[in-house]
Amino acid sequence: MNRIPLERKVLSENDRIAGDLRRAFQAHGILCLNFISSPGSGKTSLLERTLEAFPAGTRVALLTGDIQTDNDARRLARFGFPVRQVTTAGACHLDARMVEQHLQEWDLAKLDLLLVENVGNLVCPTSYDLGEAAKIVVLSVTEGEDKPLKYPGIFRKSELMILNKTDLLPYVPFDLPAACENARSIHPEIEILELSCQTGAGLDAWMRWLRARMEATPAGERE
Ligand SMILES: Nc1nc2c(ncn2[C@@H]2O[C@H](COP(=O)(O)OP(=O)(O)O)[C@@H](O)[C@H]2O)c(=O)[nH]1
Ligand SMILES: [Mg+2]
Repeated sequence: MNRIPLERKVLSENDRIAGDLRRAFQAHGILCLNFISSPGSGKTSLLERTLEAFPAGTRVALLTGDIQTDNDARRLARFGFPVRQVTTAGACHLDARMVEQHLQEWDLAKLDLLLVENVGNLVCPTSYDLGEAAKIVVLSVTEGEDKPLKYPGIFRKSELMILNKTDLLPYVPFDLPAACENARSIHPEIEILELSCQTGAGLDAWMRWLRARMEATPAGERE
């Protein structure tokens, strides 16, 4: 089999499992969000700040993907919510089967929110549906305002773009209006939130977005 039909077969098998996951999330009233960015844009930092803001007892769990280490899972586990590391052993993205396997030990009826940190990469994770309700792309101001144009796939598929590290704007030649314009030229309806995980600026707006998205998720069979 040559490469293209094989890739198509892999993706259609992935879509089948992602469909099962999506139905399971809907049945249990779980909001699943898939965070995608280049390495170092601040996915784990954003998740740390998010967990910090949640009251104890919030029914949230996290999966965090990495090629090699469990560093991110250790960072996230400090907040007391369930976290599992998905180590991909070289793969540059999470796929639906990995998510399915890592969810097996959790009772979905006890969750309202599942946050998935994908492997740091703006290309490969774009093609793999994980059954999420939305993809969120994190772009940091040190990466350049042209990235939505260079990696259009992920900006087209993301419901929200988080523009992180705004505390560094005085020190880098990043054209913020151009970055937003570039993202909207690819995906006119994309929502954009500017924030800094370092100073906390913009985190309130992010938490409001997240709570509104959770409240809009139909309840399903919750315990
Ligand atoms: N100045 C600044 N640094 C940040 C911010 N968010 C994350 N970082 C730093 O960026 C680096 C990568 O962050 P991390 O959350 O590990 O990124 P990930 O690879 O996308 O998960 C770390 O050294 C963070 O402390 C921010 O808003 N401002
Ligand atoms: Mg990380």
